[in-house]
Amino acid sequence: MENLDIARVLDELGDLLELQGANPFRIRAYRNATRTVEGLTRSLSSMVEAGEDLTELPAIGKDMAAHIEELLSTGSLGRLDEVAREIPRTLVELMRLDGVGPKKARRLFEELDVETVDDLERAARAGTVESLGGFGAKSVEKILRAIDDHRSRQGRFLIDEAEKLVAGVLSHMASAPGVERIEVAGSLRRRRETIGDVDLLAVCEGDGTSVVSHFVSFPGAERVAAAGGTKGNIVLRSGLSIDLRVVPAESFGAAWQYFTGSKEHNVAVRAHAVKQGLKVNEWGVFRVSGDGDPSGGEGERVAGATEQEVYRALGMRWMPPELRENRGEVALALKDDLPRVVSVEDIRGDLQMHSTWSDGKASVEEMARACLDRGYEYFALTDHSPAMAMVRGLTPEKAREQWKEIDRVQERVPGIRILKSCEVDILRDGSLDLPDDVLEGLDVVVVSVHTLMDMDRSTMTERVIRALRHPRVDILAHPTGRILNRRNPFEMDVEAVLEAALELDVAVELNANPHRLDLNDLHVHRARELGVKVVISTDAHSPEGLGNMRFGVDQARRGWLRPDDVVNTWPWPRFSKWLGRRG
Ligand code: DGT
Ligand code: CA
Ligand code: CA
Ligand code: ZN
Repeated sequence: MENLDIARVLDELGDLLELQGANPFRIRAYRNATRTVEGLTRSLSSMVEAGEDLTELPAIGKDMAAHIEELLSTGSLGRLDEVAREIPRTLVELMRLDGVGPKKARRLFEELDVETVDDLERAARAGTVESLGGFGAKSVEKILRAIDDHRSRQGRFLIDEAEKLVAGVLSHMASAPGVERIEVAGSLRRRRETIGDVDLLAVCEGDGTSVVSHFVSFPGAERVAAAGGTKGNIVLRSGLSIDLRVVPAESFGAAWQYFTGSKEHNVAVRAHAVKQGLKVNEWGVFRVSGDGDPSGGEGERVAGATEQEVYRALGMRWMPPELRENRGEVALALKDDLPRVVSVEDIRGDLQMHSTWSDGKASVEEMARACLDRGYEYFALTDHSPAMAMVRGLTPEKAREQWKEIDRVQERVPGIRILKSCEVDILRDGSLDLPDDVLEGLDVVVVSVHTLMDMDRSTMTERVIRALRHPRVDILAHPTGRILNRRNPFEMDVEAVLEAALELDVAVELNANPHRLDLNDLHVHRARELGVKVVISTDAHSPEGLGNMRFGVDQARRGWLRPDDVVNTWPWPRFSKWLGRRG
């Protein structure tokens, strides 16, 4: 079992306990353990094999350690089965729907016998949900919308999850007999925010049968759906499906290009090829003979071994996979006019992170040293403001105390510039959650919405734009509030907000946390078109969280951002000049 599978089981058990109305501390214990397991950089199975004491991990007590060991040795968990005898596991899916939650899910089950999402949809449409106390017509509507969303994202994995799961498969494949090369294709290579299935491509000596059989023998495979001479498919315990195709070396580039997609990009590439009398498929680029090639053969192969030569044969420069979405990239590639997109090495600072002053796990100094280790020139410490009561946000007094600590840490860690900042809540009416005299004392002001996300579109749009009008505001964080696979973006006119950001010279954040990636790629693209400044920030709550920067950069590349479009690629003199733009 992979760490991620273990995390999922613990999380599910936490959900079931919540549905049962168990002691909140027990529930919290499962939540915290889940987070610990998700955040580990080493596999639990290797730790157990090495005889390490799991209870030394944060939030892992004796019970949790026993659960983990049981899962690793038997693949199942007795405690989960016990709880599942009292409450159906399908209710977990229900409670995760927007507008349902544990209490309502439980009532739906007890009072209406609703066990599954399908049951709920039927009951909602039949009007029986509405007749239940506490469910108005509006909340039923919301539930029906949540069911639609649930169906449309079912089975899609967050990119960091897919990446972790596929890493195990790749290391298994490293010992496959005769493999010369193995690469990731498909949406994972294009760095989409969610992944339907993973597409792998291999080149090997001789025929592919032994490579495919090694692939399907992966111990984490729950099911083998296909195994042949050139193609295999496995489904992992988590439900993630992985395709492997074995291709000849002379076709590798063409196959990689083809299976990287997107489908829409490939259609545009093929249409252009046809105009040039060429044919392109997963085997190569071929010159079609003058008379339409009546032999039915492929014609003369002009490219295929590398992607570079495939694109070159079509008159284009090679382009990064993140650009291959048919958003105009083919036409620009033909003119050799593609943007040079930002990369992780361009990043010089991180402008959103939390410390133990609010809900972070590490001290100011630990975060400073971690940023220094990443080679940054500057970073902003953005603990929450008081409206985030659950996380003990910074009151004005606490903010001032924190500044003193920052000054002390700055002396001890002189190699990096620590910016005093705060993630200030945007209140109901668009005013800010800290008084102006505190905002005056900050080097960077980041604002965001965390509450009252149910507002209608125009009210929310006005609320956010009003906040941007405050003369101290520099950055709008996670602008649409979405949590991937969990919570939809709130209703807001993003275009109007981007226009306001442009006019007011406020930057918008691309939050790099793989659960958020907010703004999304299309909005980032639009920001760039308008000329709105973007910052890519991790919103880290620990030193490890700073490592999420690359997911934000990937998304920025999908939105065609050049280094210059991203404020935190700027050297300090230019960045600080921008911070002082209003005098
Ligand atoms: P996913 O798996 O939903 O996250 O997205 P992709 O893009 O990985 O899609 P997938 O796995 O169905 O196919 C992988 C790539 O293979 C896709 O991006 C382009 C290529 N491909 C698959 N089917 C077709 C097709 O019918 N026509 C063309 N032109 N390309 C295809
Ligand atoms: Ca795929
Ligand atoms: Ca696929
Ligand atoms: Zn936030």
